[in-house]
Amino acid sequence: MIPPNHPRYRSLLERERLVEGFREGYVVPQGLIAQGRGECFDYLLGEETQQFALEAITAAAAALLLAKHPVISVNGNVAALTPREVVELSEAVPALIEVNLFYRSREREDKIAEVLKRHGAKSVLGVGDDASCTIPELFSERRRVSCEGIYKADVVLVPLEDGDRTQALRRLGKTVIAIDLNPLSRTAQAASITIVDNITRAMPRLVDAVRRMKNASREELENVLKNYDNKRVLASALLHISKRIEELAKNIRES
Ligand code: PTJ
Repeated sequence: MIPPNHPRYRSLLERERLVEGFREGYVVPQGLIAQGRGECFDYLLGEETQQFALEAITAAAAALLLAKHPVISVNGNVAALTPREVVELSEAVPALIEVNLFYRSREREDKIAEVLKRHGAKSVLGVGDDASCTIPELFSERRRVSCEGIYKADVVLVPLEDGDRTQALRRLGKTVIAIDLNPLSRTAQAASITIVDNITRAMPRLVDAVRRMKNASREELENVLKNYDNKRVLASALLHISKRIEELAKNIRES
């Protein structure tokens, strides 16, 4: 039991959720390592949603609302950390939900679909034979996708992704929205819109942004995207980390 006044309460709770997912068999051990890598960047970012992430969230909401065929891709870590928000987002947009795994197994697909359904999902693509289309030039198990989902999608939200697939999806002409705490990851660099934030903070904000912008005109949404520059957003994230480290060093020197 983690005491709520523990200074790292939130972060420890997230770890517990992943460990629980691991024990239930739908989070892979590599997912625990990925979370640790993310935590390190979250520490450097200040463990708060920053302005550059809010800007990317607004652009992501606009892209999802403008999409003809938007899909939310879910892996083990996403199912453990934000299952409710995935379902809320899929209803608010509306968008399809697809299980897509790097370390694919039928058992994990079933378990992740079950977690999502427990949180209200009516339908989950990408399970078993449904993942019968292939993304060309991709060699991980992520290449197998649903013909009705990611294969057909024009906009794909890929929280916690690996770089190869982001690049492959971009080559197919899709708009890729990534959520990644590491602004230097290949995913962050290759995505069309990169939300540099923890998915546990970014997903609820993305749901709110979609609900808030739902009645905006097409022209307004298109303007949001026209004025969005992912390179500038990634550069802001790096400058934020660098400034923060300088301030922390100054505080230590003067303490
Ligand atoms: O469930 P599977 O089989 O699809 O596998 C999922 C993992 C996450 C193991 C797989 O996609 C993987 O190996 O991912 P990577 O290449 O380790 O990339 C994960 C990225 O997510 C890294 O850049 C981390 O910094 C970032 N990350 C980790 N935890 C979070 C995060 N970003 C946002 N929020 C987090 N909580």
